[in-house]
Amino acid sequence: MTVSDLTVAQPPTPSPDEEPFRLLGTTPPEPGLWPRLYRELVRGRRFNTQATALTRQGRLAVYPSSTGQEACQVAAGLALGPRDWLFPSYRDTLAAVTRGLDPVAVLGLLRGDWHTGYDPRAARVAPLCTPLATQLPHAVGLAHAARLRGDDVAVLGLVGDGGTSEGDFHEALNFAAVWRAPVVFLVQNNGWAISVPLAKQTAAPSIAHKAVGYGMPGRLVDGNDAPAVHHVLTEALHRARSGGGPTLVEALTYRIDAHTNADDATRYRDEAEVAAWRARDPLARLERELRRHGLLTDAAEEEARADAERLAATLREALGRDPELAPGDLFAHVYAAPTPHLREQAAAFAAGTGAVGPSAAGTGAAGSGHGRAGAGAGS
Ligand SMILES: Cc1ncc(C[n+]2csc(CCOP(=O)(O)OP(=O)(O)O)c2C)c(N)n1
Ligand SMILES: [Mg+2]
Repeated sequence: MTVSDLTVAQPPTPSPDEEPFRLLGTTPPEPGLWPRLYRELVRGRRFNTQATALTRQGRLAVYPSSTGQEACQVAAGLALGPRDWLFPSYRDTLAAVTRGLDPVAVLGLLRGDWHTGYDPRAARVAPLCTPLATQLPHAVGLAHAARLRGDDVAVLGLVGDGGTSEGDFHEALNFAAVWRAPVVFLVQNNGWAISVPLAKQTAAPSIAHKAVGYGMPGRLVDGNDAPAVHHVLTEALHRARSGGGPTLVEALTYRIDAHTNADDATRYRDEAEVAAWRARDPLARLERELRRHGLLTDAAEEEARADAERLAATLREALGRDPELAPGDLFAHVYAAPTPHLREQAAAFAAGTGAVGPSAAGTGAAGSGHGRAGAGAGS
C-alpha cells in the first residue's frame, strides 16, 4: 500500500477565510434586499424584547434572547428557499419567525404548552432543539435523503460556538462532507456558552478552520452585518443545492442579553465587553448605512417600527390568554401504539380528573386537536 492509496478522491478543500467577510461600508446597498433586512431586524429586535418581557410576567417559561444576533437570525430566515429546511437550536426562534412561521406558534415550546408549537413538516422547520448540536446529524440525514431522492432541497443547520464541542457536531460535518450532502452549517459564535468563553471551547485559530479537517469550505463572516451573512448563506445554500456539497459558516456575533431569563451574565462577563459589542449593533449599523445612501426615510422607519409594535401586540394578546390544554394529551405521542401500562395510566388519570385523553381511548398517535399546528395528522 502506498501513501496515495490512503488519500481520498475528493475535490481539493479551499483554505478557510482568514478575515470575516463584510458588505456594510464596502459596497453600495442593494435597494430591494437591504431595506427588507432592515425591516426584519426592527421586527426581530422587538420580538426579542417582547418575549423577554413575557418571561417576567410569567407568560413564557423561558426565553433565550437573540438580541445582538438578529443579523444572523434574519439572514438565515430570508436566505432559505421555500422548499429548503431549517434546523434551529433553542436560540433561533427569530430565524423561524423570519422564515414565515406564526410567531405565537414558534413560542409554543418555550411556553411549555404544546410540543413543538408548529408542524415541522408543513413549515420545513425542525423543532427548536435544546440538546446541543443534536439537530445537526438530523439536518445531514434529511439533506442526504433529499439528495438520494433527487429533491432540489438545501438544509441549513444552526448551532452555537459551544455546540461545536459536541460529538454530534463532528459526526454531522464528517458525514455531510463524505456524502456531499446539501447542507450548510451556520455557527453563531457569540463568544459564550452560558458562562464558558470561546477560549475554553477550542484551541483552533477559528471555528471556520475546522471545516478543512472534514473537507469542506470554511467561511468566516461578520455576524453583525446582515447583508454579509445573507450573501454568504445564499451562496452556500446555492452551492449545496447544485451538488457542490456542504459548507461551514462561522458568524462572529455577540449575545447582548443573558443566556436566558434564568441567567445572570454579570457574574461572568465585563460590562466593557458588552459595551464594545453594543457599538457594533447589527440594527444600528444597517440603519446608518441605509440612511447614508438615502435608502431609509423617516416614514419608512416609522412604518417598520409600527409593524414591529403590531407583532409585539399580537404576542402580548396571544400569550396573555391562558392556553387551552387537554391534560390527557400527556399520554399522547409517547408511542405510536400505546402500551398496556400507558393505557391503564391514562384511564386512571381520566377517571380521577374527568379528563378525556386521546391515548386513553384510542391510538395514542393523535393529539386532542385544539386546532393547533403540530397536533398530529391524525387529530
Ligand atoms: C447536550 C447538552 N449539554 C449541555 C446542555 C446545557 N446547555 C444549554 S445551552 C448551553 C450552552 C450552549 O452554548 P452555545 O452552543 O455557544 O449556544 P448559545 O447559547 O451561546 O447560543 C449548554 C451547555 C444542553 N442543552 N445539551
Ligand atoms: Mg455561544
